[in-house]
Amino acid sequence: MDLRQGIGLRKLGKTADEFQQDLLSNLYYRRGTTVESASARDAYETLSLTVRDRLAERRARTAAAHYASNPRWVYYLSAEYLLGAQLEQNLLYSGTGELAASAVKALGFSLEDVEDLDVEPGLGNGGLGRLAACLVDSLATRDIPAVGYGIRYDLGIFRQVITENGQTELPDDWAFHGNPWEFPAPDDRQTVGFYGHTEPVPGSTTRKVWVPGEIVLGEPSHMLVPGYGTDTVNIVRLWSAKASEASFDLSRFSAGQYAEAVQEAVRAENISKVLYPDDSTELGRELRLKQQYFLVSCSLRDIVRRFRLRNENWDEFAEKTVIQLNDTHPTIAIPELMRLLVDEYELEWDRAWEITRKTFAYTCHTLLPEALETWPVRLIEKLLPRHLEIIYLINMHFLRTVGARFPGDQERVRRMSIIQEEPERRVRMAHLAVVGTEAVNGVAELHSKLLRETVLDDFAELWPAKFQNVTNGISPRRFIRIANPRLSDLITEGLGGDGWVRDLEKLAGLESLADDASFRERWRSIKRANKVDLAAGDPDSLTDVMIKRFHEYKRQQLKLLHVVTLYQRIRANPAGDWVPRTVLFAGKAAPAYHAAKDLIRLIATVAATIAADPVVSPYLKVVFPSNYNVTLAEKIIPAADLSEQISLAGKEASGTGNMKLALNGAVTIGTLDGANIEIHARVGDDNFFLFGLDAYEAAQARINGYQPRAFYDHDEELRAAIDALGSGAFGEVGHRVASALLGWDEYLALADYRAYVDCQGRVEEAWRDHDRWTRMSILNTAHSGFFSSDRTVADYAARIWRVSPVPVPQEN
Ligand code: 73E
Repeated sequence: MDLRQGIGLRKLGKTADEFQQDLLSNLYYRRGTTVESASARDAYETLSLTVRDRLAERRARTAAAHYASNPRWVYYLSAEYLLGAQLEQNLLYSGTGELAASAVKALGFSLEDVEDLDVEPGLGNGGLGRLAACLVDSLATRDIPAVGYGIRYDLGIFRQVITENGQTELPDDWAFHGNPWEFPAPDDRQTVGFYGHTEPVPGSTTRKVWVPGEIVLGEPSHMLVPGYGTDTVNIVRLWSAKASEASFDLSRFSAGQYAEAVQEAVRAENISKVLYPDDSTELGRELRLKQQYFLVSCSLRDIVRRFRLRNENWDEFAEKTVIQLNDTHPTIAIPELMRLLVDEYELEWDRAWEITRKTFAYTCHTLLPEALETWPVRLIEKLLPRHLEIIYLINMHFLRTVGARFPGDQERVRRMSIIQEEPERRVRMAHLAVVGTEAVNGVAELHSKLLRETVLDDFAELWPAKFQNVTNGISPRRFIRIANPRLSDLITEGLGGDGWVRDLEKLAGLESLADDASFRERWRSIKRANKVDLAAGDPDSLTDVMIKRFHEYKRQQLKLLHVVTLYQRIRANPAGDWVPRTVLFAGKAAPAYHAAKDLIRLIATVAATIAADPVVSPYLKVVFPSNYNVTLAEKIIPAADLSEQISLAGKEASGTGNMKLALNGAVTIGTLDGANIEIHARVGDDNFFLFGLDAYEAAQARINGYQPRAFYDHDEELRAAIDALGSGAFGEVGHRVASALLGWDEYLALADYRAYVDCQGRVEEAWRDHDRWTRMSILNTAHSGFFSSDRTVADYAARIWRVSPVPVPQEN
């Protein structure tokens, strides 16, 4: 019997009674407890298993369909995934929400009690990690055979606690209670080498043998990634580092040297111990490079294993495989695939290079020079000696191409080389990623254009066709359907169906409803109800949110200057007709990024000062909830009226929070940066508050010798705000922030201050007119269809991956 034909052996219940039965059987047989003694955690674990079973059955059918069609696969390599909480998503995707509510109720719990126990795996820092999660969601939704590969960090992004002293970081042991959503697969364990040396292979000029000095095991587990409205269930496969058995030193243990006995094992397992809490700046740490190679080595071996299950001819590899590199973090995959093909499978260099180059594609997520990864040659030589040799060879061939195309242009060769020579020799990972791939893309139109015109201009000149734009997107399931059920229901009613959840461009149908007074009234009352739930401040106040990682280029400092200005205006004229505002900041700063942490602390201090001021506090409140993550974002976004997207133009590659907020009817105040430009183009000038320098003006201002003090001298309100911060009233930290702004102001906050504050005045004017504001809000949602990650995935599929859907037959 062909087992693949017989999936669905055990029929999973579809009625409430059957679901209840399945839940009970999991409670008894898998959880090993009883109805009488079931705790909320028992209910949570058991419900999760019951829901997971339904997805696992779809997973089995997906695998059978994929196996039968031997398709071209997308492999997404990412150092980060911010998947968000799983239970609510999986209830929605398996259509079991109501069954689940009644089943847990019979156990004596509410669905909310149980959902509160569902911990999100915080395996990422910010936008880049959440993008990976949205893309795998949409890959499954679009029926594209795909696997996401990542690292199963024991400790995810730190847990942040905000006090008046700013941010403190606590470890995030996210799987402390276990994780019911993952399947360990120890049989697919891989062996990863580090250090050691290389030896020549007699009779071969290209092949080498690498003799590693350390061996670590990579053990995978996978989480199910269901598509919405389809039967496809893909997986994300996450690797954990395990010490080999040999690394435990029994003789030392017997001699009482307990720490020494496990030291090697501890070192091995440290590789997947912790996520680097680092966004946009690189820590040059050996352990981080080890993590990158660990991810790459395990994943490539798994990809090759899967290819060889169905194929024999290496010439088919690039036909059947596309590997997308999520930024440069997994770029060591390029020399690693060369090593596998040349050293282990004995292919000729040129043939191996042809296959490698055709297999990979690279997404760049930044323009900040400090975020472009480079690794010291010495470090790669020590950790991955064979890879360095291969990188040198790749570079030699590449520089020959450059030399042939631009004879005598030594300066160009120096600029483009994969190896940077000064001040120390380093490997430029972005150059390696461009040279070793078929396609390179930026993540929003402006970003892709600036990549071509600035950081990667030489490469774009050499290979213009390689460079593309794929504007980022977000999952409409998580960021409106799940996060904002009230608004989703109203939209479904307004559009006469819920097809928009899979086809977000359908939201355009809301446009005509913006003129319907009773629809507007309901829209408005939903926003209010969401604010009541969030309980951040007066639900009738303008809820003004800035939620994102703390970084100077994002300019939380500019928002703070605005807050201080409002504070001073109200104090000066307490009887004025002020628009009540709740300003909500949320976000984490990298623990070593002192300027960003200073800002958090200063905001917390200003918030406390305002709260203690009886004159100002009726009109202005500043709140800073701790530990911004996907779960908290899902609560804040539906309640937002105003979305702050005020990065210095030319610095934010795309942004995705901007899309989530617009989709939920927040109106944006923003600069011409990243995807703001594309939001502005779609919602139109009337429904977007645009201000500030554009990317070219900002670059020009720096070149022309920008003087922040000139803005301070000529703007009385700005001067008053900075003086207040610097006065000592907000402590030493206020002084530091004020002098950084006056002294250098790297991101031109003072240059954009007046335009920003005046634009906020126009925001208030619009807010006072309820009908006008609500219309703007509806039109923002109506024109957000383009920002679905389903569209992003369709773009990648058509233009970069060249893959087609493989539908999964329905259960019969
Ligand atoms: O603009 C965002 C973008 O929306 C960008 O800053 C972010 O990626 C998002 C998704 O495309 C990003 N993160 C990183 N670089 N760009 C990064 C860099 C180093 C470590 C971790 C993350």
